[in-house]
Amino acid sequence: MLKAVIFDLDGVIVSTDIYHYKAWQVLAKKHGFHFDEALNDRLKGISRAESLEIILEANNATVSQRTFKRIAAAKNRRYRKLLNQLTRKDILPGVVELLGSLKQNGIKTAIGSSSRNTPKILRKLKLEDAFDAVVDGNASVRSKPAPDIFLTCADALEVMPASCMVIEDANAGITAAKAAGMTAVGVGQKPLPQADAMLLTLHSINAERLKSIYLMVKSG
Ligand code: B16
Ligand code: MG
Repeated sequence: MLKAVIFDLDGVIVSTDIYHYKAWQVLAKKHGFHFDEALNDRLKGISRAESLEIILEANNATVSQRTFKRIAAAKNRRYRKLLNQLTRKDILPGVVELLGSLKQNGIKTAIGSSSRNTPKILRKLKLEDAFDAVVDGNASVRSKPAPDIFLTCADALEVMPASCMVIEDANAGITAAKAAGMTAVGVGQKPLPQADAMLLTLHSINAERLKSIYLMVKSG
């Protein structure tokens, strides 16, 4: 039985990916690194430090530990400045209605995000009290694609991983959900080949629909 739905944050609840892109772009330009949308796509769901490692590797570049920390911190400052413009209107279509429907059906909810800025984003969206649990990049666990963030959500919600569904927009998150033994539903237009099911958006999606997807996946 479906007992909990774990939502990724960036790309599922709100689209701050464009802010990540803009912030990395400025830093890449400053340091003479090549950076484009395809490279940015590889950073989705991946932690800040691992994102910078990917950018450096793609550019065949190495930097000192001090410079690495400086670049990551400068990127985060830019990103956080961009986050200041977020309002409740930025919550993606269908999210608030879906949360209400899950609550009515007694299905628990959580956020499982790689972002260390999750508390700020939820505050800006006025969603800080909307979930039964929040596990993010500040937790001392391995980041996606490791299953740790989602397993910590299941622990906090006191449900078995097999009774959880994860909604994700990125390959790293789908891999993490599958590794956690959870049903992985991809959302968005980009194909996520490992996902158990795909939804274009969360608009008009309710608890009944998620329950039927869960049953369909479980029955193979
Ligand atoms: P921060 P998610 C992820 O959020 C983003 O998709 C990813 O692009 C970002 O690098 C990561 O958070 C870390 O974010 O720099 O704010 O700690 O999709 O897991 O909600
Ligand atoms: Mg995401």
